[in-house]
Amino acid sequence: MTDHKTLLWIFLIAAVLIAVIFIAVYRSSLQAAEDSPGLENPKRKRFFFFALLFALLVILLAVTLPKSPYYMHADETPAEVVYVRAEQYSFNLSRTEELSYDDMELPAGKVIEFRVRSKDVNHGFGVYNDKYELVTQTQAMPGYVNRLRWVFDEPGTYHILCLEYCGMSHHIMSSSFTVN
Ligand SMILES: [Cu+2]
Repeated sequence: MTDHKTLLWIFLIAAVLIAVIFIAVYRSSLQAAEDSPGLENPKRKRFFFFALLFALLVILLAVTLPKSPYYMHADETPAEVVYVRAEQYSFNLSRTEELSYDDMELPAGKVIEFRVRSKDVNHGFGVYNDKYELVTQTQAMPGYVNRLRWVFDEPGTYHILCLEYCGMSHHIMSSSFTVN
């Protein structure tokens, strides 16, 4: 996906930039005298560098935190609620809290709420599209119900794979549902 490549490039360029800035600051602070004025003073330079870094981090957090999936569709009423029970080594998807062995079909373009729990150990509930690209995910934990709200824009078959190593047969732990 192009989006992923763009993000990877942004990350790589940012990482190189940060490395270059660190090296430049380190090298210049070695040469400067301790009592030199203004930004020639390595202590002052270091202070401004970390102050700038801190401000950048605060801005980044302020921009990205509201986009966190935990707040997604929080004010909306879900069109469908799907109860997910993970256990070694399967997922069960049901419209009630009881187990169900019917095929799960969900509507596209509507808010779906998954209530994910585990019968035994920690599992990962990873939802992938038909190209096996991760779409959304949450943890399946014993003793907790994790709610995951998502809108599937694309109709098709979605796969569920366990995202946390949970035992010998972790790799066979999968399921699927249809969106139309
Ligand atoms: Cu697993």
